[in-house]
Order: sequence, then structure tokens, then C-alpha cells
Amino acid sequence: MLSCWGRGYPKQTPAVKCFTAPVEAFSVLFVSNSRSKSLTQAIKAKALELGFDAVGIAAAGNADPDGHFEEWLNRGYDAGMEYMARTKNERRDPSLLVPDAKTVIALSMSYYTPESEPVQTGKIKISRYARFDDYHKVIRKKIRKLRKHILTLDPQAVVHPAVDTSPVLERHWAQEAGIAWIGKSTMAISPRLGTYTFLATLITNIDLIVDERHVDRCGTCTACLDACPPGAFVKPYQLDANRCITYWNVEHRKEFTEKTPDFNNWVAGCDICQEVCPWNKFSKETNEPRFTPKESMVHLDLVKIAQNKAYVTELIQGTPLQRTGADAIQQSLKHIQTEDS
Ligand code: B12
Ligand code: SF4
Ligand code: SF4
Repeated sequence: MLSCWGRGYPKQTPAVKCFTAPVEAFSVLFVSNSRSKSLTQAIKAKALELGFDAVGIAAAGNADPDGHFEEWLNRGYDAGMEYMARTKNERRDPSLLVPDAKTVIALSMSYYTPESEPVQTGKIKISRYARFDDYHKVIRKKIRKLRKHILTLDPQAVVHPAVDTSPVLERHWAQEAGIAWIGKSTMAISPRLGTYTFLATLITNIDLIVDERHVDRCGTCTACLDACPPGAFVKPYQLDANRCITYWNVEHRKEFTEKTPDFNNWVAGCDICQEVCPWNKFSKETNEPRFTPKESMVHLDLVKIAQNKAYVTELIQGTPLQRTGADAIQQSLKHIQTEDS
């Protein structure tokens, strides 16, 4: 079989065709395979040219084959993020987003900068991913350009680009496409980029050459599980958002309750499970100038944040925290200051 089509032939093609098809069909398949190969190469080259640090391709199919996502929802680990359950069918099945979906192009982009090393131990912090221009905007532009490029290569193609907010299980596709594995922290980890990466995907109805699934390289390490202050990991690879600091200080926009954990000085987001991950010694500095941390997001003016809502609104303008809002940021700071007293 391998000698017939080569290692990367799309997984969903029935293997039997190779041996039973008549000569004409054989040549059609051969042409179609070499077309898939050149399309794949062209798409990957364009993705790298657009500034992505990794690109891989997976065969589209059930995104939750082991039922982990279903279990996560059933146990209520989605906390107040009701959109996760509402869109569960689409997250599990990419063909609900692109009819006859064949492949998923998975992408990642580093946002690591050496300046983002912890400079404020014991001080109030904003998570690294939120210290600069909103990645949704930056990456959305790039995936739209990649989609356009695919349409010039194949005008019949249907392509659904997604970053974060679309109902796509992005980490699953990153692992299937071989660009990362899902670690015990649930972070997608690349051995040459670490965890400080954003993910994106394009679901398509075109046949491309698929990559090997990434193997798990966490080994016996448990650093993230041991370090998480509120104990948000129920078990390795499973996070209960009800206990995660990031859920409470980024996603939860209502008043805090008795279940709200201590924030351990994180006013927005939390990087603890990434700071302890040994794979981050392989982090690669971002190539994206719009991912340069804003000085005012690294060295926080706590008096102004606490007392001046207009200042907070200005501070988070254009960053991922704009969606969280100034009221929520001020509420989080107050929560931290009460922890300290
Ligand atoms: C909801 C959400 C959250 C929630 C819940 C996080 C979670 N782990 O589920 C909250 C608000 C807590 C959150 C926090 C953060 N998030 Co978030 N989040 C998402 C979102 C929108 C959906 C994630 C999701 O589907 N969760 C459901 C769970 C079940 O799926 P999963 O996390 O992929 O987990 C897989 C495995 O854990 C496995 N699994 C589950 N249970 C079990 C059990 C066993 C035994 C096994 C073997 C496997 C297994 O199966 C799951 C499905 O494949 C994605 C964007 C997207 N569309 O995918 C971004 C995303 C995951 N977030 C992202 C980021 C950057 C963060 C933060 C780092 C931000 C910060 N610094 O504060 C933290 C990290 C916290 C953490 N350790 O996950 C990035 C992650 C990039 C990366 N390299 O992994 C994403 C991909 C956004 C993006 N486009 O870049 N997030
Ligand atoms: S982001 Fe913070 S609170 Fe959430 S799982 Fe990671 S270490 Fe725990
Ligand atoms: S800290 Fe260790 S266990 Fe956790 S994700 Fe990183 S390598 Fe895996």
C-alpha cells in the first residue's frame, strides 16, 4: 500500500482502490494524488510566508473520538461558558461547518517574547497573551489571506477559517495535524515552540496530504498539575473551568461568588501552568511586531486601575481584554486586594 501511494495519502481514501481500479481510474487517482501534493505544499508555504510558525494537516472527522469533550460538558466543567454546550455538535463534527469536509489545516503562532519573563514576582500581573494587540484580529487577517490563496489554487474549494471563537476544537486538530500535543495542562505544546502559542484552523472540502498525529511528550512530568493554585486539574488532561483563575478573571463577567478562587495576583488570565512547563525552554521569540507587550500592561499602575475606569478602558483598548471589560478588571483587582488584606 505504501509503495503504491506514499505515506501521506489522505486517510479517508479507500485503500482498496489502489488494487482494484482499472488503468484509467489508476491514472486519474495518480493525477489527483500529485495535485493534492502540490496543493498541500503551496498551502503550507503560504502559511509560513504569512507568519505562522507551524502548519499541519489532519483528515476531517469526529473531533471527539474518545468522548473527552462530551465528558467535560456532562460534568459541567464548562462553568458559565454556555456557548460550549450550545455549539457542541459543530465542535465535534467539522462537516457541520463545511459540508463534505475532507481536511483541517491547523496553524500555530508563537507570541513569546523574552520581555515576557516574569518580572513581577509577587506583584499583580496580566497574562502574557493579553499584553498586546488582540490576537483574534491579527490572526483573522492572516487566515483570511490564506483562505483567499487556497481559492486561487482551487476556485471550487469551500474553506472555513477559524480562530478561537468559532466552534472548533482547535487543540484536537493541532494534535491530529502533528503540530503539537495536548499536554496534561491541556495546553497544546510544540517541541520547538513551547506553549506560548495561539492556534487557528481552516476546515476545507479539498483533499490534502495529511500529517502524522503528534505523540504525547509529557512523560512523567506533573509540574503543571502540582503548580495550579486552585487545583483546577481534576486529573491529567482535564481542566475544570469552575476552578480556573482565567475563567473567573476573563470569562466570568458577573459578580464573584463564594466559589471564586484566590487569583494569586493575576488580574487577567493566568500563566502559572505554562510558566512551570519545561517545554517552554524551547519557546521561540515571536516574529509578529503586533505581539510586542505594551509597557503599561507589563508594569501596571495599580492606583489608576483601581480608581479610574476611563484609564482601564483606554489600557485594554484593542487587546483581548477589551471583551472582558473595565468593570470586570476592576472587580478582579479588588478581589486580589481583599485576598491580601
Ligand atoms: C473555553 C476555552 C478556555 C476555558 C477552558 C480551557 C480548557 N482547558 O478547556 C478557559 C477560560 C479556562 C481558558 C483558559 C485559557 N486559555 Co483558552 N480557550 C478556550 C476555547 C475557546 C475552547 C477550549 C475547549 O474546547 N475546551 C474543552 C476541552 C475539553 O477541550 P481542550 O481544552 O481542547 O482539551 C482537550 C484535552 O484536554 C482532551 N481531554 C479532555 N479530557 C481528557 C481526559 C483524558 C484522560 C485525556 C487523555 C484527554 C482529555 O480532550 C480535549 C479535546 O480535544 C479555545 C479555543 C478553541 N476554539 O478551541 C481557547 C484556547 C484553548 N485557549 C487558549 C489560551 C491561550 C488560554 C490560556 C493560556 C489563557 C491565559 N493565559 O490565561 C488559558 C489556559 C488554561 C488551560 N490550562 O487550558 C489557546 C490555547 C493555545 C495552546 N497553545 O494550547 C486557545 C486554543 C485559543 C487560541 N485560538 O489560541 N480557555
Ligand atoms: S490558568 Fe492558572 S488557574 Fe487555570 S489551570 Fe492554569 S495554573 Fe490553574
Ligand atoms: S508541565 Fe509537564 S505535565 Fe504539564 S504540560 Fe508541561 S510537560 Fe506536560
